[in-house]
Amino acid sequence: RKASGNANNPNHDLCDFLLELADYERNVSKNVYKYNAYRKAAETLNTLTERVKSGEEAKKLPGIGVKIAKKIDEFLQTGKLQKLENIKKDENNVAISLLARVSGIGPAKAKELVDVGIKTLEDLKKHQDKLTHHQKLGLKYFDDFEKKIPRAEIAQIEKILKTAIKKLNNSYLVTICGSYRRGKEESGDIDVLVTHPNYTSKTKNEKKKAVSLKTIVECLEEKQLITDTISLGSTKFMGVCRLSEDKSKPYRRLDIRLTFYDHYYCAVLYFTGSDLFNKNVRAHALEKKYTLNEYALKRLTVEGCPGEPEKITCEEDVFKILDLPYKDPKDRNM
Ligand code: DCP
Ligand code: MG
Ligand code: MN
Repeated sequence: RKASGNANNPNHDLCDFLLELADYERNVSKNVYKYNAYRKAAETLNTLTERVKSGEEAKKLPGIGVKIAKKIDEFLQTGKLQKLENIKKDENNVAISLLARVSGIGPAKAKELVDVGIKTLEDLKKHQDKLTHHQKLGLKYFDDFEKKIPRAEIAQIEKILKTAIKKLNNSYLVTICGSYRRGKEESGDIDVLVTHPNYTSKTKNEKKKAVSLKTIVECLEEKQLITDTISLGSTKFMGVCRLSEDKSKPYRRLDIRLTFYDHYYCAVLYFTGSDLFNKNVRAHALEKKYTLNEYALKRLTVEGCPGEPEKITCEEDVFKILDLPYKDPKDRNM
């Protein structure tokens, strides 16, 4: 089960129960606020090198308040959490959590399925007519998609990707973002960003056609790296890949986004994350009267309307304009 993703983390059991609570809040209670709070606490514990001794001690850490500290104490003293035990007594809760782990099935769909009596992966296999193409692939690759991707494997995939794409056109820029760029030893999926200097928000349509995500995807299919397509639009590919030289390797989730050159570094910043880090930067931007998204950084007028995009030629530009000290990707894990 995908959890803290760091087996030698001295607090991995604490991280696991916090992430289980987070899952429950997202999938069953639909409380995004609590979901984020549990995730932040787990992320904090995930970065420690020492075992937490008590809730009191944990409370001094960022993102851990009285309530979570109490739960940590209960877990340290009893080895379990009554709240979690109670949640698990309801088999529908367990079923919703399970189905929501299938790629493409969200909490609402999971509940819908459980309401009509579909509660296991076996049930799902028998009712594939109720699933979208994405959800069918999620079910097919359920076990593989739960496995974390070791850094070394992403590095291999990166090499193949970059070589293939640059062969199409040497001016393509390719960055693998997500947790990989933040230096994590393991990732849940592979997030690729691609741009080309001739592909900007100002480029005329005829010229844009020379740069094509479809061509990139077809090329990677030919190289037998991409094995399935979940969806393919003009700027976003969602799919599945596997290192072809080793058929024992799991299938992996791969996302590729084609972005305009002038949006590239805002996109790199956004897709590098973490999502909690992004939230903090966006909140800081608003305080500085700017609005930041995956496309652009814009100054807000007195009326609060976004103005023209700032010229961004690297990630550092964003930090500079927002008066933030530059943070290396490896320091953006929360
Ligand atoms: N992102 C975000 N807010 C979201 C979802 C994503 O800001 N709600 C951004 C930050 C993420 C990046 O997109 O780091 C990639 O999303 P992933 O879900 O792939 O997350 P990670 O790559 O960080 O982690 P994982 O190893 O689980 O893939
Ligand atoms: Mg990712
Ligand atoms: Mn992703």
